[in-house]
Amino acid sequence: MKNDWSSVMYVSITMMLTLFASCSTNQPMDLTSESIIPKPQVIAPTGNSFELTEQTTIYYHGGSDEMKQTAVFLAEILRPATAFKLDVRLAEDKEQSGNIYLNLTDLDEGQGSEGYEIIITKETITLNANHPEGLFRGIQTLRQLLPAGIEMKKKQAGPWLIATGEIRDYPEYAYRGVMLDVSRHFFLPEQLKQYIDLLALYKINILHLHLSDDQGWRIEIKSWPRLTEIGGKTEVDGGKGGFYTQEEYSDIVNYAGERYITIVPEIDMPGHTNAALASYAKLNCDGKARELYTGTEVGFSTLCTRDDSTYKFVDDVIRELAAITPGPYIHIGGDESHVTKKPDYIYFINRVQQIVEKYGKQMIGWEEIAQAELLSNSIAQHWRNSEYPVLAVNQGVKILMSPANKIYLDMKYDSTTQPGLSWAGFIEVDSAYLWDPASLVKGIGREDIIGIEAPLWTETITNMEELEYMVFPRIAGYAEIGWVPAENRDWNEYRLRLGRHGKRMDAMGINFYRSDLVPWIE
Ligand code: TNX
Repeated sequence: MKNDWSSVMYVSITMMLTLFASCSTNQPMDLTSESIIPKPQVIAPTGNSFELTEQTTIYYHGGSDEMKQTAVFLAEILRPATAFKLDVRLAEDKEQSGNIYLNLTDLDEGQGSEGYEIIITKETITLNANHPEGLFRGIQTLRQLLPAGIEMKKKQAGPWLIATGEIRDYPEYAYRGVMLDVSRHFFLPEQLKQYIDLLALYKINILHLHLSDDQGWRIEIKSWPRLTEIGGKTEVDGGKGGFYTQEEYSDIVNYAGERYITIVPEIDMPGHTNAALASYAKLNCDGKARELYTGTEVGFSTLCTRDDSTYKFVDDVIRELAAITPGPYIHIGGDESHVTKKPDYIYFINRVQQIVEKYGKQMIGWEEIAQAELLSNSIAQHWRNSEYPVLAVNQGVKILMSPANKIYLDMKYDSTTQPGLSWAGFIEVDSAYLWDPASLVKGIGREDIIGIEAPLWTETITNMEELEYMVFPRIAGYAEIGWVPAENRDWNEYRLRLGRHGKRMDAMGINFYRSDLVPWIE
């Protein structure tokens, strides 16, 4: 665009031409009035529209399987609601009208592997990124440029118009995660996949699974089979529990990976270990197996930290877990070990950190691990106390931000919310959005923070309906905090965008909390 006046002229002339061209379904549309969450960094509208039709072909450049997979993913997303069987093809040199093009190009520095740009004209849509991951993130934006009906599972009436213009986008934080506690209540592989599909739309890139706790051990460890045979059979309030075989787990990891979501497995130690202590007597200092536990108290269990055989156990568990973990991280818990003496706790974390390193992984632990001597690539997850993260930063360690009073998905919205807890306070949709990770804890700045994570502890959450109610719509705000720099976020603007996004959550069949603070558009 040369100057403002010529762009106004250009837009108005294009609009007029479009209005007169009655044979075309292109219509004047404004890209800036679309409700995209998280909000893209740069949006430049050109005032017209592209129509997705049965004839649209999705072309990908470069013959890699990953590129093809990305293109197929897009075709499949668009299929149920449009009933179009869009062709997916390797691109020829010349672009042709009506099509979508996916390219790998050299975008500006700073766009990284998740950055992307979308160029939409009346004739074509072009997505550019440095990496297929960026194309995948861009596809999530493209989905949100189509009418909400695109998310319906049955055929909807068109036309399928997309506003023209350009979008350039990349994330603020590299780590944008959620955590699900599958120990207090077990969730089936199919349910995890359903959740992963919902998370992908918001460009979430990490799913941390809390795989063990006092109430249940959820991952098969072949060298210690009783962990799941005994420790896997309980959950809070006496349900039947369950666990993932290593095969099922790998299938979940792959499913997430196809959506560019990394699974971070957590084995919580040395506290929160009653399920393991009930499965193997020798893990207890007194050599006596504990009773299985289905209550919700915390802080009463501990591994026997000064016994060498404990480290044989930890080594086997981490070795087997690392072998089925393509991602860089293993989470070792480390929270609320109230019955472990402090020197024993420190000794334990130091030894476990060495084991994680030996198997080629980076250790993440809840903030209490900052009391130990951390390697500089270990990560401390802040949740409650502000001294621990400062201790960690002083050791050169990066912080993952999960402040309970802002981002715990198990906290009620208000006093009437069912289910949920409230020990960290109520978290309404505005409070969930109105904070900046980089200015929350004194002594911790932007450069110390790897990203944010929203945990859902499941003492009171028993099924997908309850999960969705606690997660949505707060997760949309967390996704935005992770993706968009603080200076580009504004609650008053966001609540309107979220209000328009409600239709899309409805179309996706999500059971979300309709906060009174948001003007939902039906
Ligand atoms: C504290 S947060 C815990 C969990 C509970 C949660 C309930 C953290 C590291 N530990 O064991 O499930 O509160 O909100």
